[in-house]
Amino acid sequence: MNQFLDIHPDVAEALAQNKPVVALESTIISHGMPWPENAETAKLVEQTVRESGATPATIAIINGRLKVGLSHAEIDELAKAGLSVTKCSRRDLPYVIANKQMGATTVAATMIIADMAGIRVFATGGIGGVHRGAQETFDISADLQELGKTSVAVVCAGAKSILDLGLTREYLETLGVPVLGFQTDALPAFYTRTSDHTVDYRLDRAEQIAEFLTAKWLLNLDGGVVIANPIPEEFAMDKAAIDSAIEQALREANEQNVTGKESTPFLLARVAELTGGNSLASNIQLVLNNARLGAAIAQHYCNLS
Ligand code: PSU
Ligand code: MN
Repeated sequence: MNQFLDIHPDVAEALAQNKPVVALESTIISHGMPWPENAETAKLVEQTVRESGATPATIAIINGRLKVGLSHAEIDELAKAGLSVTKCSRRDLPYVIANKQMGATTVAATMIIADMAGIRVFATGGIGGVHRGAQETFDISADLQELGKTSVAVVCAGAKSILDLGLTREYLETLGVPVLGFQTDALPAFYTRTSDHTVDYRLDRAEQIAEFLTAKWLLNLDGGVVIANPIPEEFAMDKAAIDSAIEQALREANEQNVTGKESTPFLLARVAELTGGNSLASNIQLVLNNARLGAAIAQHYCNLS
């Protein structure tokens, strides 16, 4: 066991008994949603995982410890601190740990810590990807490299079209990361159920996804899997409205020279502001939907192993 890792007793017990566990990230709490909806959602997602028959493990760094499973007080602390918490991807972990700080983990860092704990299924909202204009800026999320090497399956609602979805697909293909569509042939675009892009394989049942994961990892084909789960129809947004908000947010980011790790949080916050409460409500619902699917996949995966 890694010396920096603290596994919550509920999570440790579930893992010891080969019971399903679903990892959850914390950058979505600090940088992805506003207070107080971020704290409420984080707790509701945990409750949804429990009601769906699995143990939730929200991952973050508290006083330099890699926490797998948080208390409600710890969730509130992260949620209130918001953008002042260090957003941690792979490169940021050593600094935050060595300085005993608090850190919010991105998809990449959450995968690393879940893998250390032996958790194979992780549910979130959206993954990072290749940004529009990356041909010039080289802005490609470290989430993609992590998916290329760390063996954790990420259930998401696709990726927001703040990204270049076509280039993101190409990059994942190069890295050997499968993109599975749950009950869909089209790659979902977060707020909308479809995009102009396809998934690699459509699987209609959670059990089939668990069989896919089992085969991949028994073959020692290390690395992650993207499981794309479209937002439920009733919460999907109007494509034209979301597209125009995204275009405006991208323009502003350009004008204000927003780069590096600030880029994604800036775009997320601007899109949320420009679309009002609507997009936040959709965002919350798609995360809950992913939590339910993650729990179902984790259950089947445990049964197979
Ligand atoms: N996309 C979203 N919501 C999020 C994120 C991305 O729709 O909260 C967060 C995730 O934590 C993801 C991170 O891992 O942003 C990617 O940041 P970057 O592009 O800087 O790698
Ligand atoms: Mn980036």
